[in-house]
Amino acid sequence: MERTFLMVKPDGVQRCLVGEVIRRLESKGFTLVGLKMLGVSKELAEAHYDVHKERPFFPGLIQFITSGPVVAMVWEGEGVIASARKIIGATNPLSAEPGTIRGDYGVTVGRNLIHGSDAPETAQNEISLWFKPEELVSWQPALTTWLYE
Ligand code: DAT
Ligand code: MG
Repeated sequence: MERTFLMVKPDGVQRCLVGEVIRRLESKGFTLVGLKMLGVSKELAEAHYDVHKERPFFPGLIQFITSGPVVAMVWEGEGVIASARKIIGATNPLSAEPGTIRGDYGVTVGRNLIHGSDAPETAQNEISLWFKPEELVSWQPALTTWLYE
């Protein structure tokens, strides 16, 4: 079963949207298999956003991600990587569709509330960067037969 890494960023935590994010993913039918709140070190932030290290917004992005606690999560389900990206919405919240998390709650790209892995390879890398194997719980939700044929 596919897994993805999601993170409620410091703005999402401060704006009390952790429950709302979890509710949307749970209601869709995805399974939470890892969850923790943490303060992010500069090293972890830079490793996570390594692909953007040459971009002009990189220093501000690292400053922002390390500015307060985040909630890191791993979610499981069929097609969860692409589906979570749809639930999250476009990077710029003003372009994100209403009904998406960024479309409903965000205004600027530098405060877009939540991160989601963009592909199977990045999902694997991000999960192992943020979570130890023993922090992830494999379990069988009772609803599985009502979600999958
Ligand atoms: P996404 O988070 O949708 O995968 P991304 O990988 O292109 O978007 O960029 C990572 C984060 O960097 C993004 O969530 C917010 C920030 N960011 C991206 N483009 C930016 C820009 N032009 N100005 C400021 N921050 C930006
Ligand atoms: Mg990205």
